[in-house]
Amino acid sequence: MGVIVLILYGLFNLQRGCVLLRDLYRQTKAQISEIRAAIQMHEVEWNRLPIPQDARRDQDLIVRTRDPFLTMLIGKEGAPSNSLHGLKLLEPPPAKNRQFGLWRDGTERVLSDPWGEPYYIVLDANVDSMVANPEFGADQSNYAYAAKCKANPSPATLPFNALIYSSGPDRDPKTWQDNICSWR
Ligand SMILES: [Ca+2]
Ligand SMILES: [Ca+2]
Repeated sequence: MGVIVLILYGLFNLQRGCVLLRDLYRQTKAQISEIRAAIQMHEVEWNRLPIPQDARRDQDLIVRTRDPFLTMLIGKEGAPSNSLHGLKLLEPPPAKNRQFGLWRDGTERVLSDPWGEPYYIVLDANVDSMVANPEFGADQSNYAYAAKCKANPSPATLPFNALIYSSGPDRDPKTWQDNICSWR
């Protein structure tokens, strides 16, 4: 009897874990959409992508959702909200335990995914309307992921001016089976 209860309890917890993970994926996808919308709004408002003035323009730019990049989306601290520098294109919630929201790391503000990692962003800094696909040539040691890639290979470039992705529950950007992406 005790064994059956334990098994049932284990199954219940497993199912609960799957539901929680599915919810987190959905919420992460929603946050990625908000970041994407903020980047597009920046382009409309300022007529350029949120790229630091001193960044190279002969190649695309990879940034994380932390300052100084983040300021261009969430507004400069202390600047009036009706001024251009105070413009809040993105208003993320405060993080809990440095996860899923905004927190302060020394002098920098950071926007983390539910697993505590800032998002990765690729920006079309050289303005050719495409970016290299960070997933191209990805590690295939995960069997299920390798099978998925075989059926639907990743192209080398993507026709977007911005890509956003989370490194997923394993917090490793190089393992793509759990990464959550704006383009797929
Ligand atoms: Ca480009
Ligand atoms: Ca990963």
